[in-house]
Amino acid sequence: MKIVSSDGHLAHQPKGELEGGTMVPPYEHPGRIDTINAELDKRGFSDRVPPDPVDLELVGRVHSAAFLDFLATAWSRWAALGHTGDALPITFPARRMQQRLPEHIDGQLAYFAMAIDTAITKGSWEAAQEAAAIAQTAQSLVSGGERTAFALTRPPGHHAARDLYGGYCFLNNAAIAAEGFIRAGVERVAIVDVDFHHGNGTQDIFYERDDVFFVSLHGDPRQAFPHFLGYADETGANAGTGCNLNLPMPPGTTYEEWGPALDQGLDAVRRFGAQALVISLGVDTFERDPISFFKLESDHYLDIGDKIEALGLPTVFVMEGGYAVDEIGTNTVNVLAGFMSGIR
Ligand code: Q9C
Ligand code: ZN
Repeated sequence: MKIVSSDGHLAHQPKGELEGGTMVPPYEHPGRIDTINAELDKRGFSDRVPPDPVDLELVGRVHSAAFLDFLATAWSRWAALGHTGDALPITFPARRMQQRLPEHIDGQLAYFAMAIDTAITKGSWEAAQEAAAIAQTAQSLVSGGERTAFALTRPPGHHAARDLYGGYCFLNNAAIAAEGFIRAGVERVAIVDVDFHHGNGTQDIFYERDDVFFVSLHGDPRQAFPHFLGYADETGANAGTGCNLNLPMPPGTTYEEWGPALDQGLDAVRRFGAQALVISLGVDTFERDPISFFKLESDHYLDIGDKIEALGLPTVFVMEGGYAVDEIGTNTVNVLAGFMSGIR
């Protein structure tokens, strides 16, 4: 299995994250990638590939031009005001307020953010583009005949919508991989999002399309971030009607319930007739994840990989969340190893 990775993510190291009314060290940090890399090395996943340069034409099929322009200029416009901290929004365009793009950077941060957990730093845009490049390179390898590839992306992507960032995400790496398959001529692509959180950005990007089927297994939005999308009755719209499947689950969910939900999602992918598969691979479903409430155990990730392989599809794994840093390597590589164990 090809592993696409680089050090480009190091450019994104926010100083802190607001939690419980104080700034704490960010949950989403480079140490996550270090642990995954160490485990990949330890278990013989040594076929490393560096990313191709970012393909902004492809990124522009997923995100709006105004949003990309904002991301490219946000830090310099923030720093020009003399601020020394990372860029964060203060307000939001809430109900009954104008949804017009303001000119001031404070207004633009508010317009494009869906959460204040995602600080923009000097290097955030560079790191986000590198992650997109990693996802696109993995897709390109699979389009070129590889059965599978792992995109070791950071920052993650599945909360980023066409014109929204947040949830630690800037560019939607999984959506970029899926769009890469479509651009390469694949007619039907499925994205299965196994991160603990609902993939609101991915759902939003493909919600009205019938060429990309989206399945997400996640904490019920009544209890879990991002709180405002991910209900079971969101099934797609217009041409995309029936092409979105949300499987929300309550606090304390174990593999006894989660495993059958994955089977249900994978069955829907089979019925859709997908020809290529993108997995939004978050391992924040783990029992000791510090910000999540599912109870999966390390061995379960082997079974998840095995079930995914049984679809028999060309598959790109794209890294998303996972914040139990001591075990993120074991759990992530278990999914990959479970997948590889099924290939004869
Ligand atoms: N203090 C991903 O897993 N913040 N994003 C939760 C924690 C948002 C997670 C509050 C979590 C976003 C890719
Ligand atoms: Zn997550």
